[in-house]
Amino acid sequence: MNPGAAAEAVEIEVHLRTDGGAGMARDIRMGLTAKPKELAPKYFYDELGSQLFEQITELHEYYPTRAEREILSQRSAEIVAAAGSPGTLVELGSGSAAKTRHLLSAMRDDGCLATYVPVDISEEITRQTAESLVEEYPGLTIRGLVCDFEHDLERIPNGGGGRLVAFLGGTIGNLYPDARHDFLTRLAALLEPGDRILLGTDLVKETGRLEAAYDEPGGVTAEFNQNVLQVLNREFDGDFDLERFEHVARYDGDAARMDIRLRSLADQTVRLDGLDLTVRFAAGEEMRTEISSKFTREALEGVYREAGLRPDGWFTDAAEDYALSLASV
Ligand code: AVJ
Repeated sequence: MNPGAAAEAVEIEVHLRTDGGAGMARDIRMGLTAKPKELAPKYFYDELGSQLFEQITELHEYYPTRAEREILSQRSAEIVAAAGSPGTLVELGSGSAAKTRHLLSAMRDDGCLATYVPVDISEEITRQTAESLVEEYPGLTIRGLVCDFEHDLERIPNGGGGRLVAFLGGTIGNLYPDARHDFLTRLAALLEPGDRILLGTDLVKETGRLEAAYDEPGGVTAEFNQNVLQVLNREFDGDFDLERFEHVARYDGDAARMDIRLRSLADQTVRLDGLDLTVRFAAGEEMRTEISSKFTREALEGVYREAGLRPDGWFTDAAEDYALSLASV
């Protein structure tokens, strides 16, 4: 054996732009001086925010994670077959790849599995996950990409043998229609004939269940939402008092989305020294921190078609709370 002849099983490319937080500062200043005020949901996820989100996924009221896991654990073989037995699984926002193993195992059992391309913002998690996966799936090649895939989508390698590009977790629900359209259009431009997208989306359902999933009595979601103020305090030397903002989660049926906000409990002034910015909140004023869109099959198929994609498969959990759908060019 010539060890030099064997290609490395794991290669990780890192493309993190280090702007020293300038982009975030610009974003936050814009959001806090806009009318109405608004913060982007990506700022939820510092270490505590990520932990709180993990807790949310285990809440009785928060069904999406369980529903998606049910679909993947029961229908991955069908999904892989419907996707044309791809050689490559690309996963956007792969994280610890907990759910991915169902797809990888189905691809292995199908005999098509060759390459996994995790795409994630965290280099540490991507490396750890890659090291575990090459042991769990002998022969698997991993070509990881550490980047912000909203910007660096175009870096995804094209692979022979067909690709399945998975975007799980319902994260697409965070995007406004324009951003969602742009994202899917760019994704569509990357697909070659025979490639598929696999998208996780939460589905429209009774308002009571939706609102309970985003405002449960235990208050973890409220804490998750309020934590974004702590992120700003730390990043920009701010003095937000988390106790003076309450969590609000309403379903907007016209826009088919959860509308998640922080409501100021008093007239108050907040100072962010790091931005040299003073912000006034009126009592009762609401600042949006997240939208989480819900879909019907018809609506999602419309979204696909507008982006130049063809709906190509629909898989739900037994309760039809959540869908994984396939689309191709
Ligand atoms: C991670 C965006 C899918 O929208 O359901 C959960 C985030 N926010 N509870 C969602 C979230 C409040 C979640 N996503």
